[in-house]
Amino acid sequence: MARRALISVSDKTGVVDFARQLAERGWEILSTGGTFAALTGAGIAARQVSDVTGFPEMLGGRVKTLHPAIHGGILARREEDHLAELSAQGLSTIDLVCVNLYPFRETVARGAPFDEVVENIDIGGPAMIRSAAKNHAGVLVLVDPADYALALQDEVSGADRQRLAAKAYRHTSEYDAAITAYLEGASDVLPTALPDTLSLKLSRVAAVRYGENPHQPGAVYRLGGARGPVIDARVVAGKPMSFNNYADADAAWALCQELNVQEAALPEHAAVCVAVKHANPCGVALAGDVKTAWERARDADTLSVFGGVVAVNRPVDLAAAQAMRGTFLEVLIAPDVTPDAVEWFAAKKPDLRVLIAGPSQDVSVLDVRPLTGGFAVQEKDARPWDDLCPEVVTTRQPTEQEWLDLRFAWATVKHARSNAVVLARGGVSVGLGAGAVSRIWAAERAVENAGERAQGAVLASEAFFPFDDVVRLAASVGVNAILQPGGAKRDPEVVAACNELGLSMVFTGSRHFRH
Ligand code: 93A
Repeated sequence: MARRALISVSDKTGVVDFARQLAERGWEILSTGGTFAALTGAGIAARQVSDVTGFPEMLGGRVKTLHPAIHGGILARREEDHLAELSAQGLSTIDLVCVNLYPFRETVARGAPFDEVVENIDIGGPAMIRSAAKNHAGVLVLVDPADYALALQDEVSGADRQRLAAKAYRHTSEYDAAITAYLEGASDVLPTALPDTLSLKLSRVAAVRYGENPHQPGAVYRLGGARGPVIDARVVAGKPMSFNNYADADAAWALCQELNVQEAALPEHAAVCVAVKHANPCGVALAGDVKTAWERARDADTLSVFGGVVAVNRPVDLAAAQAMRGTFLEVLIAPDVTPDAVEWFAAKKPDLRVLIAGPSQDVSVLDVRPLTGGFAVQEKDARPWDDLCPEVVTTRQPTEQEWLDLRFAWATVKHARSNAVVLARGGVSVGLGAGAVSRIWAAERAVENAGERAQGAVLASEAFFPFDDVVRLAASVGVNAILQPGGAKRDPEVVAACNELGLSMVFTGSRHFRH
């Protein structure tokens, strides 16, 4: 029997082409009203969902796909009992769900009245996405035109199916977060455009002895009803938090979480340790356990970690705690710390602030930079590795290990101040140059920091290369592969230098300035 795809999209970008290719490969296509019109208008054979459910679209479109013929077809496990149950009801499986949602944020952004905004809360779309993502072993779920090509392959691997499912849940959870924020009256829900006025409600959550320096008064505030890993952390040992501790712990946790999400699939990358100094990462490492991750992060730059702030993604046990003996640290933040480790810290490192991270809840999507007399406001730079389409632009291809290191280096460099260059090898940041006013200086710092460890390392730069100087420096110390956004005027020269020197270069097409 033909495989069946359900296509129901508000944003119809690329969908006609995609559906045509599915049809050519023998898929049967089901679709909702507007999508059906677009597909059949382009000469593609499709069936209306209402044809399958036996119900017309109702209530002005509020009920189109909310029917057992649809959700049964998506949710049935591809096993005998479920399939028999389906066929007893005269139903068939749906093997691909391609949905994007009513443009809720865009409707808010153009200042539409309340009723119209509410009408743009999609119910059936998220339900199908969530059903398909739950049953991703048997169903491909597509929420982004960028993934259409993947779905056209003959075989889609289990790992890719799971990645698509995770992306789907991210999509619906961000959608729900935008609805929640809108209904709560927050004005910061708009990813496509920012509003004319922003009303921020700040309430003080902590007093600190002083600000960045002793002559500056300071305090910590909560934004609206949001909760955060650091402002809501439980301090289980050590001195009270300072202003700089808050800032650095937040920076360390952010990178640690990004790596936690990105690297979770590999057991040897299960533990992440990030050491931060003055808001910049100074040692970042992956390992199979927290103790080893800490040791690697510390050894990445034994000088800078002194007085640093450390975040880890797994509970800290006594062995990991004891491995921190001998290094002066300001803050340690972790999802949990075992009681014997807390006791050990309290006895042996009484100044170290030991934090159990709080939840990230209802957090703003906005990033605010103070200006004299106001603020510059932007959406947060939240683009994950999985949203990139990295392109190898050299003759040499990165090895499998180099790809792992490039991905790791990219997350790390994203969390460093521009200009930033990171050298990484074997899941460790062996050299970091951050906050430099020229790119070559950042690269020189990273190379110097790495020393002999640059041999066989990869290099990531958060923005493009204006010249080929970084490539030549990298090659001279034995770097094998470079990752950067690309897009500079002299890209051809930069790529030619890589080819001449036998390096791989990958363009991400996306930069991560962090000034
Ligand atoms: O109003 S809904 O929440 N009720 C539904 O049952 C339903 N099913 C699909 N919206 C629903 N959809 C959404 O319709 C999809 O998420 C998609 O955004 C849109 C596509 O409609 P059309 O094909 O008519 O343009």
